[in-house]
Amino acid sequence: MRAAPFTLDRFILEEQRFSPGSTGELSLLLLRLGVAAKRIAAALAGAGLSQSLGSAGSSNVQGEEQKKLDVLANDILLETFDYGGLVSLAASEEMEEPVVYGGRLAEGRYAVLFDPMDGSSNIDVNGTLGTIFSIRRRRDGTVADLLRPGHEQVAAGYFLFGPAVLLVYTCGDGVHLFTLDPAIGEFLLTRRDVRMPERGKDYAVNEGRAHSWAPGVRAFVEHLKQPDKVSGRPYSTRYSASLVADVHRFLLEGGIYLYPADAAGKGAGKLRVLYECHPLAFVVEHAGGKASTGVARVLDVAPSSLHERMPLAIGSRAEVELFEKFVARG
Ligand code: AFP
Repeated sequence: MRAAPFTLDRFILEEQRFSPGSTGELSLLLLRLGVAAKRIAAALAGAGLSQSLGSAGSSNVQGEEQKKLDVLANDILLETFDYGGLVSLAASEEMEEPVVYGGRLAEGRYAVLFDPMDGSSNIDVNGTLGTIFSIRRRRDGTVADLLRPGHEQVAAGYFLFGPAVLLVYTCGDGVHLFTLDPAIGEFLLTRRDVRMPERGKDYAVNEGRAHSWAPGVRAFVEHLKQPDKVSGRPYSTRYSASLVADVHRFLLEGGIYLYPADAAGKGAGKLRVLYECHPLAFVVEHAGGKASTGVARVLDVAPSSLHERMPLAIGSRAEVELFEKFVARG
């Protein structure tokens, strides 16, 4: 008999057997996310043919232009959690307020946060995109449930829409990578327990914004560019305009992604704590990497509002620690 393919549902069912007391609800939620990602992938693949590229003519709560596909991906994810009673709250970068499922009687055990379409500037040029998700336990069913430190996440991960559609996630016990097999429409396990290299040779940052960085950040990036055979410098720049794509590269090959604070350290940077920084930090830490604001561990930060931003340095432990030293020196 041939070995059955290691599908996402098989993996989740087998893992669940090792979690005593598990109700299976988190497993169902992860499987539902897989279905949503297949729908988003289908929408992306057909977007150029179905006139769904371009602007939606609206902006999100941060005042950023929304693309039609930002809105569509957001709707797909909201529909996904709308039944089954698994989720009581869903919050997203694209919505000012969270959606409360089941009104005041909401009882789903989980709250879900997501960036439905990360790297939206890549949509119209057929570049790599991602969907980032974070799953938290429901506490009292209000927004306060979401304004908590990142280390309280129950699970987090992302879908990467590139030449292949990938799922990378962790429930806190290893980071696992799946690839969508388009022939059978299933995510298949491709790497169990991914470990991030201790150091890399690449960095990703939008250097067009260097004028607004603090001196320590500028000195760090300059340092990476100075040749030094022993420490493997100069590093190469790898910036894709999609955080998911860059972090995924570094998860597999090592390196550092930066989106520093602007206004010489006074601003908060661009990336959102809850939809981008917390979930990716959870994945990267569980793979042996590190995520820092420059002065604090990302997962220890509790935001005071839903759409708060923070500076982010994420990647291999060696580079992130070096970045922190440069920031401390100022
Ligand atoms: P969206 O989630 O709004 O598409 O933003 C993309 C992003 O947050 C991140 O994925 C990119 O690395 C970064 O912004 C790109 O920002 P710049 O255009 O300022 O380089």
